[in-house]
Amino acid sequence: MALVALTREVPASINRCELTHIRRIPIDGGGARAQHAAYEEALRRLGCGVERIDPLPDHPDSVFVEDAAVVLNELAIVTRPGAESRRGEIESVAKSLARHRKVVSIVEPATIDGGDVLRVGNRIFVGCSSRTNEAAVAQFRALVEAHGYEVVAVEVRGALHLKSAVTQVGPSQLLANRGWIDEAPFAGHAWIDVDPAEPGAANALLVGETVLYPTAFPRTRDRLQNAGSRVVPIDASELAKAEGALTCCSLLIEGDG
Ligand code: CIR
Repeated sequence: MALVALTREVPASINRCELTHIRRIPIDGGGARAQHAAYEEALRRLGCGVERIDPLPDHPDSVFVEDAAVVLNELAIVTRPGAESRRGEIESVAKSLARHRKVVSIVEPATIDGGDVLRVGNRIFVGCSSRTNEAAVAQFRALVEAHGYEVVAVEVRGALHLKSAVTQVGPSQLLANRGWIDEAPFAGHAWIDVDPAEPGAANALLVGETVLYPTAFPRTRDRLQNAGSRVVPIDASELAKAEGALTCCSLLIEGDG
């Protein structure tokens, strides 16, 4: 299936990014840009057409395009990010998405980051986190249920986003740090648990049948490979200093390009 990946370049202001669970250490802008380019190249090798959204040099978190929208086959939902500093990112994302999908928007008082939204088949798990509130769950449900999706709220504790704690790595396989979520809503799925020494290791980007996975978590990578995953390692250490992971840096659009 043709895939388009929307990305955005690493902004010059990245050292002013939002941080919630980690302390600030300097990010090497050149290194971050090189890692981001390698990430885009890995997506191209997997058959994605990479389209860059207009740069936003003064928006420190604008490389993390995942948070600005959720793309489904039928429509795209533009978010209202939980951090006020990130609200200026959505207009340009909506403009790029409009070339591919009908676009609808989440509105006040709801706040939601795309990093809190995990679709598995026709079930969409929405994390209730410091960025995403219950009003957003209700609005999101109203926008997508006519298209056959079931929206399930999940409590997130101790992680920035739902997808910091759980991501999909196979047809029904979830990679997770189950200590950071209420696991009850996921009953019936098969778990691969992160290695206890690597609590932040649950964010993997599934592209087709391949898993893009950070080099920072070798023990959990062994677990993925032992479970049969085809893994492509990606060094994202500079972007991790901005509390960003691999899913955050793209919006994947299926059936396009
Ligand atoms: C933020 O706090 O919003 C950014 N520094 C990191 C966003 C990472 N996005 C994601 O996990 N989806």
